[in-house]
Amino acid sequence: MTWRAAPDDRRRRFGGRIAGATGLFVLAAAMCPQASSATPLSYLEAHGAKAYPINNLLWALIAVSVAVIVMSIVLVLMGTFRGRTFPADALPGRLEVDPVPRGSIWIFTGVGASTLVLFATTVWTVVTLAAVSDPPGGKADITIEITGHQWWWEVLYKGSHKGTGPDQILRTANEIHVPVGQTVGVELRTGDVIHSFWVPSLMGKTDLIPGQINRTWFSASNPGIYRGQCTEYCGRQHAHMGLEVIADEPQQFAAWYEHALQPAPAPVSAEARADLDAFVVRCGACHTVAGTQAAGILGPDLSHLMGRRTLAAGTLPNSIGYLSAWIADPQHAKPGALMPRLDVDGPELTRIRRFLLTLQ
Ligand code: HEC
Ligand SMILES: [Cu+2]
Repeated sequence: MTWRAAPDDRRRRFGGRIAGATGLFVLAAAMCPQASSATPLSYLEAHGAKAYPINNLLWALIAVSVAVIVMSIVLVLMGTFRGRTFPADALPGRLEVDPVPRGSIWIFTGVGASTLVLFATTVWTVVTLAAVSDPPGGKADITIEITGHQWWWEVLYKGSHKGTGPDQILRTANEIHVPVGQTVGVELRTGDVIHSFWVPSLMGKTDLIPGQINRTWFSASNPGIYRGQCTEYCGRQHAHMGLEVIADEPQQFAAWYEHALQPAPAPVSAEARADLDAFVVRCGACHTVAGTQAAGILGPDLSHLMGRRTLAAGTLPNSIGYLSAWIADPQHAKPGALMPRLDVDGPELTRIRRFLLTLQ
């Protein structure tokens, strides 16, 4: 009957399409490691001494998982298509049990093989964790303290190549410049709830726990921008708690550091003075700008805001348009963020923005 052939046919074509789509997906996934700008949070590629051993383990575990799935599928298909025929009179009643335990060998082999593989991967995992727990040589080249806040990252450099005196201590937010090839020790604290610090191409995750300091480290082997993210749910804007590690050549990093230590330029005109005053009055209770009376600590340090690539922990690009929108209504871009809508009017917004634009 023809009405039967049609659905069968369609099913076959549908099956072909699924196979095609799966093939494309696998191909796309295989190409992902190269497309790092399209997948900024990629843990499939490694760019530092801490990331390499973790990455090797990851790929090995992926290979084992894929092998197990392929083997299971092959065995199920073999069982399905080899089939077994029974004499018609044995059905539908009872079947005679085969006295020779030919099936058991499969069970012993399967359990034995998975136990061995699980044991091997456990040992490898423990060895990897031990290998990356301390920086090479046991000591980091520079140390930074990172404090998690709902929903941004405070970054404190505890010194530079010039020493650890108070004049070398640097505070910034959400963007972590580091010198390529040097190990960066990280001390993690939190100002409120539990967060987790993760820069997938450079290191694994480490939690930020109230009342204690957790230590970790990383290094970047290539110059570039590495995206990071809070990975412990910490409230409404958890997904908008991103960060960037920017790995510069050492002399470039030194120049950045030197510049970042400079206070804001003193106002040179009456207009600039008024701009600064507007900022201090409206924003200074929560934000610090070095060299001014603005010394608040509830929000990110804005001393060199214009040097940053993003606003509000990786949520918006740092352009004049987004900056104006953020000042006018931070709750629009990041509902629930701890910077309230301040109802700054047009002329005041212009003054404050003009001041912020001087913070190179
Ligand atoms: C009640 C405290 C408070 C006040 C007042 C306040 N802010 Fe904020 N501000 C914050 C907090 C908290 C954040 C971090 C928000 C986030 O990313 O979740 C922030 C973030 C920002 C950022 C983004 C900084 C970055 O590194 O990404 C800018 C820019 C900013 N504020 C500008 C201003 C300006 C300009 C004013 C005055 C008109 C102002 N703020 C007033 C608390 C405040
Ligand atoms: Cu979080």
